Amino acid sequence: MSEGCVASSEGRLAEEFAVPAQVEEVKGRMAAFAARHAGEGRRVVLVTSGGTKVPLESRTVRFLDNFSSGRRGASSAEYFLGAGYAVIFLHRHRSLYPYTRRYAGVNLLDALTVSTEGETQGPAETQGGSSTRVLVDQRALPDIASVLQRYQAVKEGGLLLPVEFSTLSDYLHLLKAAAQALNAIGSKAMFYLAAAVSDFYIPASEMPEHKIQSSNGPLQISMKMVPKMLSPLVCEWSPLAFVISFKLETDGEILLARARKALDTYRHQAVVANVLDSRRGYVVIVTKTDTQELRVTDEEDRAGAEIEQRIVDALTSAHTHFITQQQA
Ligand code: PAZ
Repeated sequence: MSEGCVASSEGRLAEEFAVPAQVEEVKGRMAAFAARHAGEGRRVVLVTSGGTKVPLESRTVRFLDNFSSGRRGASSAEYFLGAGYAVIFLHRHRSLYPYTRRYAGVNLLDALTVSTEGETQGPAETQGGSSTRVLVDQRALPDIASVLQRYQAVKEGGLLLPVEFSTLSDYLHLLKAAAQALNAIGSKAMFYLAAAVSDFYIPASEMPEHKIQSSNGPLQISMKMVPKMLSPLVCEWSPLAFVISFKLETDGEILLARARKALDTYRHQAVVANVLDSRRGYVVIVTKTDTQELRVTDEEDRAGAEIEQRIVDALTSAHTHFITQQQA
């Protein structure tokens, strides 16, 4: 274990969190993806995104969830791809996804019309059969042609590896698998841990098997603390990587102190600190030596600017510096 590492609670992961069925196969795919891209001179970032689901019953009817939409992770993944990174996108099932995120909530059937033969002058169209074409209403799907082109280029280049999770257990095991898979590429790996991961859970041994009965009266639950995965990630699984965690608070007064405490505890490279209500327009990147505020004003927001572009720009430069230092 590296100097300065706190004792890891990794053992609890195996004992208390059910291992998802495909984890070894997914780990193999992540390792092959990282090796191929690093071999071609590309850096690889693991972006985590969305919230975790925490079951209250083992035959789960009810679960705890959180607010995270996955927008931060999905838009950041796009900017990393734009900056030349290959991206492993570890995301919550059905949370926002790179490229399609712009059209979440659009009813596709309202955005498309069927045209009969002869009416083929639509702005974008796809052959639907010998005598019908589907026309796209670009007001409903703005920029669809350029977004589709970028998405297809990423797909053809095999630059995006999506991996899904739903429950907290899935997330924890897949994060470990990803960290071990990326270890082989050393400092070329970045971890961008934007997912909103539950701090609390009910261990399998204490969880009722069947649906909790309301006839038993009001429900009282006691939850345990989720082991902090940042510690084994930084100390054991991927010790040479460039690691960024996120810190969310609702009280801006405690934000920076909490971010600095996380840096002191885990000794990774940076914390991106944000407050729930202002997270789209303001974040602070906290490192051991620096505090950098990033903003997107309302006017910039209306013009289409996104704070994730600024976060990714700052962190890709810092990653370059980090790699150079490691090589010196
Ligand atoms: O997913 P989203 O775009 O709605 O929100 C992003 C976020 C607030 C989950 C992310 O920026 C973040 O802070 N993640 C870490 C949360 C935490 O402290 O656990």
